[in-house]
Amino acid sequence: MSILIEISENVQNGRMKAVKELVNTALEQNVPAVEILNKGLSEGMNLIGEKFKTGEVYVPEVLVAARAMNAGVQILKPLLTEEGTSAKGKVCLGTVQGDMHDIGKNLVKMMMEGKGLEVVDLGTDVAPETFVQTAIEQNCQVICCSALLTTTMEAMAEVVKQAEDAGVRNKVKIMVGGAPLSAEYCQKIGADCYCADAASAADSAVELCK
Ligand code: B1M
Repeated sequence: MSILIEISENVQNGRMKAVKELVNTALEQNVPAVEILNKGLSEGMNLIGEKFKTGEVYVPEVLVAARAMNAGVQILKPLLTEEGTSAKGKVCLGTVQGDMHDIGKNLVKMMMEGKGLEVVDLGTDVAPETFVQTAIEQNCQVICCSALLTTTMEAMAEVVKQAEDAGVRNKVKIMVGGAPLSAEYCQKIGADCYCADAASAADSAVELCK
């Protein structure tokens, strides 16, 4: 069995210790860190998501899978980040109001920091005004909003509106992402940029900060 499949399976089973060991073994075998992340750890999380959807597993299983995935991500973190780079810009990032999902948001943060951006992490369940006030008070060039629920992604339109109302819409870019988002939705609400994954979010944020 490929080591990436083994990592994925152990993430799904929530076996944190095995995931850590397998990630270290994969690195010893010179498997690129980004491949371990995408084809092993994230793949495992996606598959558990499918099982969650069909009712094969419940919230506790999803949480132990997330914990196992994060343990693997922590090992990869130094390899996915560019050490010693000076700040290329400043962004604030959070999961929108009503939404507690933070695994993807944390990956976006890690990749952005890896590209040398300073990231103000607002956490989860972030009110639209908090995004806007933070951008104003901390001079962030980009507001980054993550959402995993179709019901909460609508809060992103409110972030755009509140930035307009505060008179800062021409000074701050707004990036949106998360599984239910799309380029069409981004355009519809008047945000500036949609990214499908953490790596492209980091690249785009660097561009938007220029
Ligand atoms: Co939830 N959940 N969940 N959940 N959960 C989903 C999202 C769901 C699709 C599952 C399903 O039914 N198949 C479904 C949403 C359905 C919908 O809205 N259409 C769902 C639901 C319904 C719920 C609850 C309502 C369940 C309930 O209680 N009945 C509840 C809501 C709680 C709340 O938020 N208010 C809930 C709870 C939970 C847990 C707490 C158990 C747990 C969250 C743990 C945590 O985050 N700390 C959880 C999880 C883990 C999931 C699934 C299984 C996995 C999500 C995940 O972490 N994926 C998910 C099913 C699925 O997605 N397959 C599901 C891995 C992660 C790396 O991917 O977050 O997509 P993702 O991030 C990617 C990209 O999207 C992108 O980059 C990342 C990496 O490349 N990205 C950005 C993300 N943010 C970005 C921002 C950007 C750019 C890119 O720019 C700013």
